Amino acid sequence: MSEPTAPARAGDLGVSDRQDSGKGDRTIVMQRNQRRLKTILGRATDDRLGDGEDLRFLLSLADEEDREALFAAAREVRRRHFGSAVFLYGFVYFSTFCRNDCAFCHYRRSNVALPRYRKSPEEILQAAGTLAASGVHLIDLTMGEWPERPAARPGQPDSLAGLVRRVKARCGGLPVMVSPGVVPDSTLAALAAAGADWYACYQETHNPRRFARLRVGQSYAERMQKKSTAQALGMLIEEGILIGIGERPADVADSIAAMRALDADQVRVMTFVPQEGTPMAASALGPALGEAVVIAVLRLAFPDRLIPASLDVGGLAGLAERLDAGANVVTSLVVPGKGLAGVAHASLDIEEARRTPQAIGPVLARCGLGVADRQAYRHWIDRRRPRALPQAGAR
Ligand code: SAM
Ligand code: MD0
Ligand code: SF4
Repeated sequence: MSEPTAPARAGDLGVSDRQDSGKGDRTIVMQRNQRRLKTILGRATDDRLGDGEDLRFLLSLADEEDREALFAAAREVRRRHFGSAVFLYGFVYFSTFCRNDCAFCHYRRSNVALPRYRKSPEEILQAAGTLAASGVHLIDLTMGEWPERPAARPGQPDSLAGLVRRVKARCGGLPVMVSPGVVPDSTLAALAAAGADWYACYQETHNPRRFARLRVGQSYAERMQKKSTAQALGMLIEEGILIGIGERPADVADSIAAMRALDADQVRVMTFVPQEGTPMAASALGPALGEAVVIAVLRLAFPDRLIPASLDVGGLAGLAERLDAGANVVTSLVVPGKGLAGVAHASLDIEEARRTPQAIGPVLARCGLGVADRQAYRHWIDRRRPRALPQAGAR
């Protein structure tokens, strides 16, 4: 007989709705679930976590002790693959104009209450330079989705590819990630040729029906395809999901399977932050899976990949729990005093200089972690850049 699926806690699941269960039954189920947790975590620490059932089981853990066991396993897997070294990503959200109308996003085009900005090339280069000097391992150039019209406006940043070249030159060749949304293949090719190391593009969900409700009017297939195209061009890719939107463990398990199939190099989860003036401002979304639990399961499912602890959702106060769950990259470090925004939280901790390498140092130390040296990051991305095309080899 198969074991009960998707228990809410390894200790007592499957019991509450059973009228006829006696104390004996309860003990048996508890013991069976404890054994199952132990077996799954044992397999996971050998980098052999299964799909489907195992994932759903772990994603459903509700008991504090069970979760602690999950986090401990995730930390052990991270330690084996990365030691105590953490990578830092500087974030430059350089243009908040967007043609899309994502239901969850503050920057959706229908949100007219929003003051938008587009930073000049010099402002972008300065912010990137400041980040580089502060010790980050990568610069993430992010924008609302907006068609490129390079010559259309004086003062508009040059083409995205031109910007990547200039940022790399200004930052001593530091790796660069681009997060421009869905762009033409010709732009992706230009970005790869300009030396962009990463293309980040989050599907949010791998259920096309849910996608249609979140990324209104956008093509699920096209967004997936862009990631494969970027891979084929020699770029590393980041895939990600949004939680707190009424998902079930099975939805997240499906996303993990899709991210495995994609062979993403970096995988992230972010908890939805409701945004005033958007359709999801006050949605009754149902219970969220905890972000820490999803991070830990991602770590077990992707032992040797990069997994962010984003400062964009919970700020500095939320960093330790994400690191303790097995994340190994701190993202969304933002330079204060430049009028630069975050995404999920437009301003949280930015002007207070709490999203800086300096501010996160003590948190890393308390978590038994430290900042990796730059060579280690470069080494990691060079090893992961397998689909090496001539241009990738020439970097
Ligand atoms: N415009 C580009 C795009 O959408 O791909 C680049 C921006 S991308 C960094 C924005 C990502 O931030 C989304 O894919 C989503 O995962 C996350 N995000 C946006 N709004 C959010 C919110 N309210 N709460 C949590 N995450 C959010
Ligand atoms: C972050 N605010 O890392 C950034 C952003 C885009 N590549 C990343 C969502 O959380
Ligand atoms: Fe635009 Fe990106 Fe926000 Fe969607 S998530 S509205 S594409 S900025």
